[in-house]
Amino acid sequence: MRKCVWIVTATLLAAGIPVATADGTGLRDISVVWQTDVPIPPRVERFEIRRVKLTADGQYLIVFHYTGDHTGGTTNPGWVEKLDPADGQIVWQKELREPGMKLTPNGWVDAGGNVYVMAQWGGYTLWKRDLELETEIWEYSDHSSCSFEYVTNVITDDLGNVYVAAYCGSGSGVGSKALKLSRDGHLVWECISRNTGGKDMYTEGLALDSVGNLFRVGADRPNGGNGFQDRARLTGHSATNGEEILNYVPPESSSRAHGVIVDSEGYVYIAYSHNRCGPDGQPSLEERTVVQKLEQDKEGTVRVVWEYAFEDVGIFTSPDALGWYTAGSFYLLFHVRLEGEVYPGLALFDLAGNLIGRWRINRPGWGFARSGFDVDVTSGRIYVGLTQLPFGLGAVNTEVLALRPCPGDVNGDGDCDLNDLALLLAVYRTCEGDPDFDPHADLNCDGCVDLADLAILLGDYGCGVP
Ligand SMILES: [Ca+2]
Ligand SMILES: [Ca+2]
Ligand SMILES: [Ca+2]
Repeated sequence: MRKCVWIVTATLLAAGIPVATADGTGLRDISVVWQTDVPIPPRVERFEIRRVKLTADGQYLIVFHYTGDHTGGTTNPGWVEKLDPADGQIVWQKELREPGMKLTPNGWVDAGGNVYVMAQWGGYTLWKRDLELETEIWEYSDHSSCSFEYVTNVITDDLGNVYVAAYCGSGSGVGSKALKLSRDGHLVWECISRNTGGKDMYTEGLALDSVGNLFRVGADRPNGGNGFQDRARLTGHSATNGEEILNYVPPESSSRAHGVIVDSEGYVYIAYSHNRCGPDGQPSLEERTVVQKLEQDKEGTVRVVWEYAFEDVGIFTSPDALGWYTAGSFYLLFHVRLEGEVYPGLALFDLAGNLIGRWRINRPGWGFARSGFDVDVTSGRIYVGLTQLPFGLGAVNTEVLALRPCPGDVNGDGDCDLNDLALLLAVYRTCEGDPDFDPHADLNCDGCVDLADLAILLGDYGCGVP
């Protein structure tokens, strides 16, 4: 069994060098650059981060909250924050209040610095505003094609086209809906995926390929609230008319998907979790995260190119989001239950399915991070929005963190330098069980310190060094 067990060595302690944690979880602690508590506004009883988005110029972080107002009034305002990514200072926190506004599930910032906010009450409305939220550019309201709708996510492409995912209630049950709006807010296409038998379908993750096809992941929920019946699903929509061009359901029953990205060659990557079978053959509370790279052949068959399953990181892991780091590597944000607490975690992969590193964000009880991260490729920083568990019960706290993972950091001092290289070379070509084996140097957690680990270290050399 593969394991990264972090053993604190006497040598390192004697040298006064901080070392990776000895938590036995296979996850190294990540370097936190700054951490900001986002204050809960008055009257708000539910306050979860749904998106942390860096503006295209890298000047600001815009944070979108899913909110609930316990005053029982007809309006539940939304809340948006603007932060300085240099130090995490909150520039402003603004209330969005429109007549009849209920629930604000998500938001987005496009390449031109326009902000998209959404709210719903039976149908839903999407607003495009300026970065300060002062000027409304357009408003799109959708109350037409379904008897009730519940908007869940929004993204844009480089041209400013807008893509929306929503629930869709209709006479023949509950389905899901994807639609595309032009940059000036006019409907280009919409596609409703209906489920029969009163099924429920939700969409969490959205991604676009290089030609504008839309991909979304979520789950079919044939039994509503019974999570064991969920079935993860990936759906692809044609750029031109929204027609379904891809449909994929992972083999495991009792599953749900939360992350999707597409690379420049059109390969689709998804992250889902599934409940393992218990001794009675029924799904158990043990949940395993799987990352898959998928391709579709000319006949439309979807094939798994590779798969990485979290076998050795606790008995419960669940994905939150996938996002690009460089053109050749991507992050998975997930949460993991360790010794009774839920922690957020981060893993870095290359496109061939190799694990480059995986970390625990040492914030016990702050595991929930749906859609909540963005990456600054220039600085290598990751901005994550975390929500304190348990969620949905009274006030919920949120905070934003800037992280700087260094995959080649053997000694855990937050950088990758000559000390790390020397430590790795000292135990080069050792494996688990060898007297000299040091799990700190086994960067990809495969049980041996070899060329793959050296390549990770050299590729990361200089990370975190001022
Ligand atoms: Ca180091
Ligand atoms: Ca160092
Ligand atoms: Ca290794």
